[in-house]
Amino acid sequence: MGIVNVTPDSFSDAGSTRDTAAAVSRCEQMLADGADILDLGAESTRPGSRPVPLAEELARLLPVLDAALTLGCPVSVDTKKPEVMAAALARGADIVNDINALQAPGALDVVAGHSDCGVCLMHMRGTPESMQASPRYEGDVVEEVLQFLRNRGRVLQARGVTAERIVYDPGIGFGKSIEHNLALLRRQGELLVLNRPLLAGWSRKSTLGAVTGRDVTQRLAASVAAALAAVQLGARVVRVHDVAATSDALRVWRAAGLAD
Ligand code: HH2
Repeated sequence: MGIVNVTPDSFSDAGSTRDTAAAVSRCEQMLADGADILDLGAESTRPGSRPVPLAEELARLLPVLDAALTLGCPVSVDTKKPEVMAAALARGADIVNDINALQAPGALDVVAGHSDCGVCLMHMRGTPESMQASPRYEGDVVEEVLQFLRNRGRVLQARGVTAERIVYDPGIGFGKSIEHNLALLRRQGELLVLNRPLLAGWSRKSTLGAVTGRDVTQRLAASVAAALAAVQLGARVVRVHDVAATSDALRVWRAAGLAD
């Protein structure tokens, strides 16, 4: 899954898609580099980020979405807002990727009201504005993430969203310390009991900076390593900025029979 941020303030690629044409050529390049899904986001959720007004998010997203939908690949929309989900699905988006796991009022209605869109449910503790202010868990982080995702999956299914439409994501960096994130990688296999594909989003994240001492612009090798580890441990989707490098690494993994 290639990340296309149409934002002026994302944590690693802010402003890199300054206009629709730049965003669309990013999409095309990612597909040429081996992406299977494009994930378009028009609101940064980096730690400390501020919510973007609805009209602004729509104005950033929709022109790029319309163009991406002509490229012949599944298109995911990364948003917390039900109005954005509804607008994107009405235009033909395939997947709703919600870091808030459809907990905003009305979000579940939008997805349940659609006959077949996919949905990614992610775990987050707190909100992007404050989530990295000393994140703590009462018990075991992996167990808490598992219970949360299982519960959200049940809520969706009770509203008629079939299990086949859902993928789950532990939410690396969303209200988690370095140790929490590393435990979620080491013990990612425990989430496979959810019996649905897992999505892992490690690309350029600060835990990789903490481990390597590298600035956000220098985390390519660390990101590829984390993506491979996630795949090896059962992730079926990796959400990445650097598609060419990640897909080369995955090709080697596949050639050796280590991933399918
Ligand atoms: N991470 C980010 C945004 N959306 N969605 C899912 N499902 N999983 C993730 O790990 C995830 C996500 C943050 O990364 P990025 O989009 O590069 O940054 P920003 O939110 O600053 O635009």
